[in-house]
Amino acid sequence: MKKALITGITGQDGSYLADLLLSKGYEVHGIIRRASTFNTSRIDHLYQDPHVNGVKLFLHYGDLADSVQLVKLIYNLKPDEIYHLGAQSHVRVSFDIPEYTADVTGVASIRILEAMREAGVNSRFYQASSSEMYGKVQAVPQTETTPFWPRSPYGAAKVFAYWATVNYRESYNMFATNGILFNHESPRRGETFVTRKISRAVAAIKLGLQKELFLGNIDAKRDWGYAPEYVEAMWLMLQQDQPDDYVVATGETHTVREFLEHAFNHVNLDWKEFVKHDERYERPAEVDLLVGDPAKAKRQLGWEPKVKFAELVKIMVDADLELLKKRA
Ligand code: NDP
Ligand code: GDR
Repeated sequence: MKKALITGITGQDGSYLADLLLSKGYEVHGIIRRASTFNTSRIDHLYQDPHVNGVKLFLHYGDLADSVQLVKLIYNLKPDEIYHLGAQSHVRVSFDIPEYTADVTGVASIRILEAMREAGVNSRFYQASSSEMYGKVQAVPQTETTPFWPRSPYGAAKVFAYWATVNYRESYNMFATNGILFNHESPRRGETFVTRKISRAVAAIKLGLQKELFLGNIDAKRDWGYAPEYVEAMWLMLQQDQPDDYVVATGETHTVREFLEHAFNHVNLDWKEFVKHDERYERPAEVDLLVGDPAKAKRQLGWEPKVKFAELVKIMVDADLELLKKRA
């Protein structure tokens, strides 16, 4: 039985990856942060009573800022695969807490890679790299060889972690892989990212629970895919003979405005009647256009996106309508 360690298991991707690995028979270990309120809602459906035999999911307290615990966990568990998904992952927030973001989103990758060396374990390592590294894009579409030009503390931290991963691979012959994932969304997406903010608002407005939606720049273009498919790509990357770096994207780009149109149309409403501008949601520097070329992932991993933009919007709006109806 293979053993995996996931940082960020309580997040959108960590929870889908835990679903996937458990379904493949893995023993899954996740690092969670101590919080004063419960923060495991995305993985509660996977919870198993630790007092019974055959448990496959184990949660450990830890923090990406705490090297000692990372070394201890990696030494004690000796995982076959480490999926490093934990991060301060909000781009706008990274302008408010840049130093913290640099530490947790950037330096933490070095902490884990060093922990693997210190502990003398030979795990395969996945780094959650991001299309935000392309920032002010130098080519369209973006590929594995497009130069980076990050436009936020978050993007800069991810570039650091990307190169640390490449460097450890080259220096120490480690199986260290970057997945350069473009935006991917789902009903489990954090509520402050734009797609989920819109799908929740559409559901609430449709049910008469909300009147307005405040947004920042709605002209930005993103390549939005479906998160459960993207965690499959992560797993595939760690099953290859050699470590490498891969773009994971749909190859389509759409504006936030188009997301609004599709989401409101789906419930027969006109977005222009409800959406207002609030400059607080704008960023000091914006990433205007992202669109990835997933050809290498298709060629080498056999991975292809199935859920495209219009279906994704429907999945998210329908899920939020269900959620609100259940709560009501
Ligand atoms: P989320 O924000 O949903 O999840 C982030 C996870 O990191 C949460 O489990 C969070 O814990 C954990 N975390 C944050 N800070 C710390 C810390 N100091 N110590 C330990 N754990 C911490 O992100 P996603 O699931 O969407 O993304 C997963 C990864 O992929 C991230 O690294 C993100 O930057 C990257 N990425 C995401 C993309 C996307 O479109 N979703 C695209 C490209 C890259 P808690 O629940 O307690 O907050
Ligand atoms: P992004 O996602 O910054 O691409 O990072 P986000 O959904 O936050 O923003 C997408 C675009 O929408 C514009 N926007 C708004 N964004 C938010 N959050 N709130 C608003 O009110 C709003 N109005 C307009 C933004 O300016 C932006 O152009 C996500 C994260 O998951 C990262 O961790 C990941 O690395 C990248 O995707 C790929």
